[in-house]
Amino acid sequence: TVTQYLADWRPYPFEVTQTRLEFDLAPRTTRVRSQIGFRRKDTGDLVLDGAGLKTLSLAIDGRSLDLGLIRADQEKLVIPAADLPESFTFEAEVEIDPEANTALEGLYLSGGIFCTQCEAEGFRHITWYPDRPDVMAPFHVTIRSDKPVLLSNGNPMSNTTKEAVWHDPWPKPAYLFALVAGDLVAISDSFTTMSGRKVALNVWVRPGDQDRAGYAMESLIRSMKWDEEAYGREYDLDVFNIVAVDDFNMGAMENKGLNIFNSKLVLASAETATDGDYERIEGVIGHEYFHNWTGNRITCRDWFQLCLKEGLTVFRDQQFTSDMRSAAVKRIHDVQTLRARQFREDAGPLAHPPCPDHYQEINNFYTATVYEKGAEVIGMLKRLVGEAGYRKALDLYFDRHDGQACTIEDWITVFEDATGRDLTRFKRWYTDAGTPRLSLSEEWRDGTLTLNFRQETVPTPGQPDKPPRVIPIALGLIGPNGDEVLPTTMLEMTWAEQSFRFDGLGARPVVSLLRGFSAPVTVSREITADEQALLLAHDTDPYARWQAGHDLALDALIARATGVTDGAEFRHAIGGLLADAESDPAFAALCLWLPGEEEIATTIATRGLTPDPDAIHAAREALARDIASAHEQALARLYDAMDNPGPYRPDAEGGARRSLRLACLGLLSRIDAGKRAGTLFGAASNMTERQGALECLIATGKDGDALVAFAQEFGSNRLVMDKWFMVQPLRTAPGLAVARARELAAPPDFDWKNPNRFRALIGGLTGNHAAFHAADGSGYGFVVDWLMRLDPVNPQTTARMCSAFETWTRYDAGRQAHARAALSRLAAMPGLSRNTAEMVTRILA
Ligand code: BAL
Ligand code: ZN
Repeated sequence: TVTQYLADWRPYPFEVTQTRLEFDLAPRTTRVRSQIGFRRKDTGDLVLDGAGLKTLSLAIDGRSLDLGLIRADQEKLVIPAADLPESFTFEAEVEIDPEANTALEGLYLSGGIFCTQCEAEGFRHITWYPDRPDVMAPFHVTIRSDKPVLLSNGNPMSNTTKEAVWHDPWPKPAYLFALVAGDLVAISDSFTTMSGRKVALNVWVRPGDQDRAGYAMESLIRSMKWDEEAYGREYDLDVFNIVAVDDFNMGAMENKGLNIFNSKLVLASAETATDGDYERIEGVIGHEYFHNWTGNRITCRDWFQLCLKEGLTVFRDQQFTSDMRSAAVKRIHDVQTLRARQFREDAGPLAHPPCPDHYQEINNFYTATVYEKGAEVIGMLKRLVGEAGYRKALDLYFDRHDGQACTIEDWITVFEDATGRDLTRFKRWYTDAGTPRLSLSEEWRDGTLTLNFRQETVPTPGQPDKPPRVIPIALGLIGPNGDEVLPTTMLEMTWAEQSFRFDGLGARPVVSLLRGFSAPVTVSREITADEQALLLAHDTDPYARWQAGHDLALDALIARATGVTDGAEFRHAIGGLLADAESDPAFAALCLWLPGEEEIATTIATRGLTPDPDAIHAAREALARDIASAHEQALARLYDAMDNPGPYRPDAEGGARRSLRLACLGLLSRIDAGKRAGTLFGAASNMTERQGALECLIATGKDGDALVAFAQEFGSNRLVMDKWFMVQPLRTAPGLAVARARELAAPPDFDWKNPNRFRALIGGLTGNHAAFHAADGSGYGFVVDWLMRLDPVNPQTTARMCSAFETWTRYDAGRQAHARAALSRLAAMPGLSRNTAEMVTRILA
């Protein structure tokens, strides 16, 4: 296996002036003819990428080339410089087999629809090409097929029966190429841009799915408007097409003018989608649309810079969701996701910086670190330079780099030039892996509070030394009576140890630390349960307030899991919260959802102890039962009060009420034997409550009838049945969950080649902490059996799911032995894909 290094990057010696493609589509034998105009820029051979192609002919300016120039083992075609004029046209005719393409990279079939996925290196499965992001060209595409709808990037030139021609005037790399041909119907609308151009908008779905595509269209229109208002960015083609397909390795893809989506991120109705689904649809439609400027107009020079487009575009979609919904709730959700996925990644064998400097398989780097941490780094930049500095820097970025393939270096330089700041040290956030641990100790004397901070980052694979980072620390001070005595203040930590002093204080305040989660760090500080309760009651910063309650809950859970105290403070604090819950249902719901078992395990491991999954599960169940018993009346009252009469609306207000209602239900079902959940399951008119009730019924073991009814009602709806396959292994009591997953995986219903279905069942089990980490190794064994089955069919999805094992070394010796045996079995499988081999090797290292 070849490792790619950032240090080896060299400019491509040719410019591509124009790319013309002709497709004659057929499931088993699609013909692709290409004509690519090249102009020399530098010395060197012409090297093109191609994988799995049946090459029929090659030519330069009409002169045939010897097929012996193909180095099939390296997936390259090398034409010596001596045989090439300054400018020339390269032509190729190849044959490919979309039906056999189960890896879903390149051109493939999803339920009879021809579609493509080219990021990162899928285009080489379509034809010979310089398949690298810094080679950009206008594309002219002709599609011939019997399918009624034929789409590609750019603007339509002509469209007759059986042939469509598309032209994309904006130079783009091959990874943004897309083609769709299928029996599709559109819901259509239009958007008039800020300069008055009318853009035709279509969301294409299978016939019969139109009535579930409306929310995607509304989200698209909101995204287009938001990007004009927030960033001054206007859309640049006559048409914007979105297509939903059922078989897709990722969530969605930002191909120029033709976004292709996993259908789960397009289709929604009250009966079939939850509030969470609606929010994700809006966010991902926004994300892919925002890529038009941050990704497409300005792209990445090489794949080591992936975070340039992904970090920024995630940051933009987070801002969008904050503006469309509740900024406080969005921030807390984002912190929860970051901790659950990225901190976990950073703490284990797969740790890598947002800007890695080597990889074997780039598809393994579409990670929480590149995406979510990449976004956090931009959030810190914005905090450091301020709102106006950020706006100025972004304007400069778009002005200076439009039409280019750029680097993180270019991005940082823009901020330096726009604001005059030296960001040399700040860059470490991009190049260094690991989550810094920020420790705080306090001194109080004569009205002066001194805060002594220390930062430390433990070594990560390949990076033993961790110099200090620039850490923006936002904090406030809360007096003993609950009044804020210091509003949010930004401290900038640049050294390993640094102190800050606050004078003239009357009484000793409590520090509200890391407001808004101002930096992606873990915090270690001495704080009493009473002080946490004070912050939970009075902090003015919603994130810090939630964090105080969350820490209180975590402490209670860890104490129980390790057999110390009973978490009375948290139970007590919940009483105060419930009394005031109706004034802010979203916040109350966030506090009532207890920290998950995975997070408890992570926190225990961070404290240097060995987590016991069974004890953690038992402690969490016991605390939930205690809270339910202690506050039964208040919870029941709230549960009734949060009923949502009237038609379902997928907005933040309705979602907040449903979320609180389900949080109450989750606690109450621990003591009412699933009575309320059973009633709600039968009565609910929306999927949010339906699924929430079903999950409670499964957890209490009272699910038999409900599961049958659910399958009867939704048996023909693939997306809803994915939920059915996911919630069972996820919510079943840990001791029974592996057996249940085994039953569900039996033929014929488990359509495991569909990535959504595979992720639902196998991901459902890996999400059930105590079941996946069963002491007898049955969870590990079951998951590895399925990874071995999927790998030859779909390496990308297999490799991504290996990350379930990234925490294996933090458990006891018995579990470690089972995990190692399972992983070694996978590593030793003959013909293991490059994707999975890289992941398993790193995890076992
Ligand atoms: N570029 C891959 C899918 C996404 O991040 O939008
Ligand atoms: Zn993206």
